[in-house]
Amino acid sequence: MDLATLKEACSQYKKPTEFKPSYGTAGFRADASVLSSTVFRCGLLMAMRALKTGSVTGLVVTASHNPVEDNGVKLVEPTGYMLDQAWEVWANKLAAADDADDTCAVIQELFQAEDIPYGSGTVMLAHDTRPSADTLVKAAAAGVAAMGSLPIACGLLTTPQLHWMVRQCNARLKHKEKAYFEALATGYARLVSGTQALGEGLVVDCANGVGAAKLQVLADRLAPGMAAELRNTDGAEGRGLNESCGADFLQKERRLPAGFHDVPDGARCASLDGDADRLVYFRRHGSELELFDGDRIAVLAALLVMNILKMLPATEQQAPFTVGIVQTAYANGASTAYIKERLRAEVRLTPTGVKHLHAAAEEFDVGIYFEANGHGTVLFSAALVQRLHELGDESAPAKALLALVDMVNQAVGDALSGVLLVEAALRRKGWGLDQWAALYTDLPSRQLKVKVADRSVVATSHAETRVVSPAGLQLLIDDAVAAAPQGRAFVRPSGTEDVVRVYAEAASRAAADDLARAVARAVH
Ligand code: 16G
Ligand code: ZN
Repeated sequence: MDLATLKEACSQYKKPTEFKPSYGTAGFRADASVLSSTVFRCGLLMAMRALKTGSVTGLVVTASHNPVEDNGVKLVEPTGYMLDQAWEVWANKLAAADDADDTCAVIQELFQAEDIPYGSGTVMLAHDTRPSADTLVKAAAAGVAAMGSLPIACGLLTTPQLHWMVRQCNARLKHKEKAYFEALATGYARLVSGTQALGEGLVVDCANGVGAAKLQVLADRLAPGMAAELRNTDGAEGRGLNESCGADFLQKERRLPAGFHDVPDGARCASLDGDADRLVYFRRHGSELELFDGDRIAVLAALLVMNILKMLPATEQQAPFTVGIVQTAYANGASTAYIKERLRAEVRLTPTGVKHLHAAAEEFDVGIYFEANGHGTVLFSAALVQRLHELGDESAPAKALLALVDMVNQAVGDALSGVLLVEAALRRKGWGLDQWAALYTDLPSRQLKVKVADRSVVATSHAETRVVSPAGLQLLIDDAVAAAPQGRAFVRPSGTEDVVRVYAEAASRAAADDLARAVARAVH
């Protein structure tokens, strides 16, 4: 690293004075026009993270389900997970630096504080379909290069694809995009071999994002094993991205996505978000939407895994492998009750944000985590995977679980591998959506957002289920909850928008609405 060159490069990427970037729940996000300096500095940061860990790191230019004018970055650890939380502080410091001198000062501080060795690292870069991608990927690459490290441009990918590739690369395993499709497709084929294809095909809302092209490759690879009709697949120049479609739209608006009013009533449909790391299923009843959200996917995944685990030889049942389902407070109470009472599995509650759920899921042999909004995956412990290899080809359940390990993205929630997970689970049970829906009935719920002058005045504890400040607010919420049949409610400051979010559920639609409104009034 040459200081003069570094400083010169930093001076090319000035932060707009008014812009105050902040690392939110999953990285930086803002209007694309102000982001060049932030993305450049994330390039610097991930090069330093590569030096610190002696491994390859990654960076994805995407703003997920946000409007097309926005963009952002998601930062990838050598394990394929999200950036180490301790480094979020450095991400913020670097992004906030005013000029080249400040930026270089933060870099020096970071080198010292973290005792980073000098040298040259490697950072893999990818982007989604937004028109601002080109400029911003160049900025990221310039940041990596300014540190004397090597940027590898991996091109257009879903966020989970890049997470997967970084993870595989560091494990010295095949890590090209081709290997990703191979792993998913062969895992699926092994998992469903000997089962009947589901009666009708799947119709997928691709949010006009990067998932469209990638899911097409996967579906072609699986044909005729999986019939999928893809819709909302435009995406050229970011056209129509997340506009009245996509997993986030469905989950928040509870409406059918654009282009789905003519699918046959009751047909099995799925929806991805703009960077294909979220997945929900749904079906149409007239103009109404019936949503199969992340909670319901988690329950189906738990059923699949637990059924196979039970088929393992008796010797494996003596000290059974642990299974845990990780949820946030947004999980519908009916799903939590089903998991605890019917599946008799452990439920762990964490704050919102994949990094929290992921960390909790790692504590189990099989950790299943999904946010209600559809982001999640299934993690398998190294000990379990090793045992499955020992049981080897003799054991059909061990083979099925190993197929799952290959098919389900072990780095991060992945809508593409999620589709295969749901399809495989349904096929192995011979189920349609009716049986899946019948497992439990969601309690009616309502979400509201309250605009406040400063969302940070609301602080929470107990995985966001209790308010600790402002004083007195929790008492008001408790009163409102007590008045609602089967009521439950909480508030939390959003990590991605300038609002306080309200969640309420209760025995009836009207009671849930009333409760949400009462809690929102208490926040005002
Ligand atoms: C981000 C998070 C998502 C979370 C959402 C909450 C990741 C990869 N994504 O999209 O998990 O549900 O933020 O947004 O962690 P909020 O804080 O605005 O409610
Ligand atoms: Zn996303």
